[in-house]
Amino acid sequence: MTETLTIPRPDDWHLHLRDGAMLKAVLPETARHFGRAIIMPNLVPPVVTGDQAAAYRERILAALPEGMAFEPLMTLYLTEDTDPADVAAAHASGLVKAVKLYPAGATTNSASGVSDFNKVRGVLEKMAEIGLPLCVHGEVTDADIDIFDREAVFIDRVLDPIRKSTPGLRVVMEHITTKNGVDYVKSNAAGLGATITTHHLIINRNHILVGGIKPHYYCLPVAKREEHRQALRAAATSGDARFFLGTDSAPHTDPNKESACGCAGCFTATNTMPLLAHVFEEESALDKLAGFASENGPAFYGLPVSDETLSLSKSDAAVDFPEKIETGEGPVTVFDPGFDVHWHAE
Ligand code: OTD
Ligand code: ZN
Ligand code: ZN
Repeated sequence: MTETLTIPRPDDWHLHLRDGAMLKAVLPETARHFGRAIIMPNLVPPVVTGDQAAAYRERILAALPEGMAFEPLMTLYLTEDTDPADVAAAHASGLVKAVKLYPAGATTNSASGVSDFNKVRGVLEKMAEIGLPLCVHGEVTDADIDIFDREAVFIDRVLDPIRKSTPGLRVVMEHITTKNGVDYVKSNAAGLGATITTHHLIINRNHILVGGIKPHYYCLPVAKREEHRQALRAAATSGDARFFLGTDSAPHTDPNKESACGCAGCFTATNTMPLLAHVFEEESALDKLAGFASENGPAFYGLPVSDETLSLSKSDAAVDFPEKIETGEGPVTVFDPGFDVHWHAE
């Protein structure tokens, strides 16, 4: 028996595509199912200026296989030296859809991020004025704050003060991992949204640590306790338009993950849509999947919902996904949910 669900073609509101050989290998994994994605700017060196974003966009389009359609939505990496006028020009030309705030040192390639938030005040005020959203990696980096508490502390110490001092600034809390993040979004009225990853709907911290360390489940922000995963599932499947999909699919080669100091990131581009269908079915919320993956994100960003569709079908037999994809830089392991998946996307 086959069950089918058709939704508007989804978008990924938080994606890492990298560059060079890795870009070429991972881009088709996203473009197969997704129409657009917000492209993270944490390259080495980061994408800081409008010119750099335009050049990166060209490299992405050049890496797209013949016959595939995909629209990269570019972002700028906010530094303490970012020029408000450059940001405004990149937005006015239609090139840039968001600016990304990384607290310095919070995650992969975030060394050029912000340490002194007073130094970016001018940029944030300009963004509020022109309606350009700020995407936020919401974790403090203080050595004395436990890694499992860094998101909750960031909300109180950094995010709430920034939002109060910059009225009108539209903010996306990226990849929320806690009930605190869910509650903060819900307690605020306008101009605040949050992305949720596929993997944070599936794993909690036990998956990383019980029965041996699982480097392919290690990402930042690190997965939290089960009660937080449950809060994320409730938010994603609630139909509340402030929550939308951002996979944070972040490829690293196996040698870089399976190491004494393994890189953070889960690579979920390949199987995200089938996994989401599985999760939403478990939550008796298949009717909410279109909102989460295809409608709420465009609404936040002021873009049209796709007029194309994606069909998901469920079969009795479990579906086989590739365990790894090959890239010019080495193999990248595809996220393994740890259960059989019966959904297939086309
Ligand atoms: N988290 N890995 C990466 C980025 C994200 O915080 C993030 O956005 C990465 O590898 O770029 C990760 O675990
Ligand atoms: Zn992040
Ligand atoms: Zn990310």
